[in-house]
Amino acid sequence: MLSEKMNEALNVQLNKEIYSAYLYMSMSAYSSYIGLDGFANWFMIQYQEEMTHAMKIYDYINDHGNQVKLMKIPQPPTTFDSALDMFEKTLEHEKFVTNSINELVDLAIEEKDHATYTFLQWYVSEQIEEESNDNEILSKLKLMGNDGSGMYMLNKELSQRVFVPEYTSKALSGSQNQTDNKSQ
Ligand code: OFO
Repeated sequence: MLSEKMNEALNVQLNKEIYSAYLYMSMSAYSSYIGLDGFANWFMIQYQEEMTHAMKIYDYINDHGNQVKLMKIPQPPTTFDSALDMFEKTLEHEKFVTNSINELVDLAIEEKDHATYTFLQWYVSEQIEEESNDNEILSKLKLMGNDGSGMYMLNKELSQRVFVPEYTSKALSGSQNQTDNKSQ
């Protein structure tokens, strides 16, 4: 069992991951609307990745016999000034998530919760990768400025991104039911 405080904190993080998914889905929708299909693809894959981050926490809470409590998801912004604006907001949001993960790690240390500390290391590494990816795209956007051909090339590059799941949720794959059936 997780402590009540840790369970609460993980549920809050689960909500943040779902908000992240929602935010990137909104950016994907806006990219499609302004004709940047490559950007739309990149953000939609980011949406899928965020949902796996959320489901990983969902499974972890379940596995400990604690309760997953879903919360209200805030509305994300629906319009953006430009592709640059979207990536500036993406990086800003990821920095916020990194801080949030670091606070969870601090809590795990404080509570001597070694299992959760180990579990969170995956998120610590993931955040380094996410911020680095965002910084890379942001640098390209800043470098190209108003150069239309640069934007054309970057849009093409981002259209190549594919979703490679790093985690498959037990709850989604049905293996949770198989375990439940076995115990009946
Ligand atoms: Fe973007 O890494 Fe989860 O939130």
